[in-house]
Amino acid sequence: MPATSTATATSSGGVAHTVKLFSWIVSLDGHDSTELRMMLNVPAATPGATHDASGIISFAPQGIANNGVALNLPYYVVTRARSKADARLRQGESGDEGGPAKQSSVRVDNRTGAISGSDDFYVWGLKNPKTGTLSAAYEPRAVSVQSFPVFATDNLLVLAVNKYGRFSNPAAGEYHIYLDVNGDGIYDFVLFLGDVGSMTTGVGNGQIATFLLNIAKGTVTAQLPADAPTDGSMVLMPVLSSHLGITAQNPRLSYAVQAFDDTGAGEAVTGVASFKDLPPRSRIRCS
Ligand SMILES: [Ca+2]
Ligand SMILES: [Ca+2]
Repeated sequence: MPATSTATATSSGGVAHTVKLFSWIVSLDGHDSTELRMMLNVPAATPGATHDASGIISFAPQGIANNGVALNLPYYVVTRARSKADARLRQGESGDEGGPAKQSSVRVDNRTGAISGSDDFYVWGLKNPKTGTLSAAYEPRAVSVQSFPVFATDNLLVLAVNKYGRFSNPAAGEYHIYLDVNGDGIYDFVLFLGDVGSMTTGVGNGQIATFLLNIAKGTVTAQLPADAPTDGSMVLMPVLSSHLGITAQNPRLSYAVQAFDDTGAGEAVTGVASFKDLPPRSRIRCS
């Protein structure tokens, strides 16, 4: 005589979700096994960023099945809805007499994204060949700069480092950006990413921020929290232009980058890039 149970699903926590069981009666003979299929549905608009959902699948015995002992199976899922923004450059037509292009445009879309996303534009400066010299999670693919005004006389410069792989937490690696702000070919500052705990108390806490070393003075000043989502491949390193001596009269800087992974392996990114601080920034939201 088969042991028969009635299956039910009960959500117990996390974001709103539904569970569909493809059968609600489960019967097993001796030495038998079976499979109960379920569909867990978490609407993309519900979780937004990373959130979890959990519950219990209960098997209530019918009659004396399984000696009257009920079974409970927990389920747990961590969801992460994301956008999938794409961008394509459309080169403009050439000017008269074969001169430089009149204008170009960028077409952005988010056709396959589950939630809204943003395209954030930077001035591309450095491209780094993939050599495996350090872990892919920390090996830069490209480095670029964005600028936008935060005060009437000051801009926020954001140096973006895009990597070949994804890290769990960027605080385990290091990026050193050498900056020449007066055009003499000699670096004046090093903007670097540091673990806030390690820099302030000597004990790492996994939170990252930017710090600025004045090479001539040998001083280090804290800048701002760095933006680097977990399991991401981007690190955004902010610094105030006034702290670099960048002004409307002195808007140019050049930079080079060194990167290190969580084992201490590192490399110098190929080349030196230049940037002219011309706000405002450009940002396009797509959904
Ligand atoms: Ca490389
Ligand atoms: Ca210099």
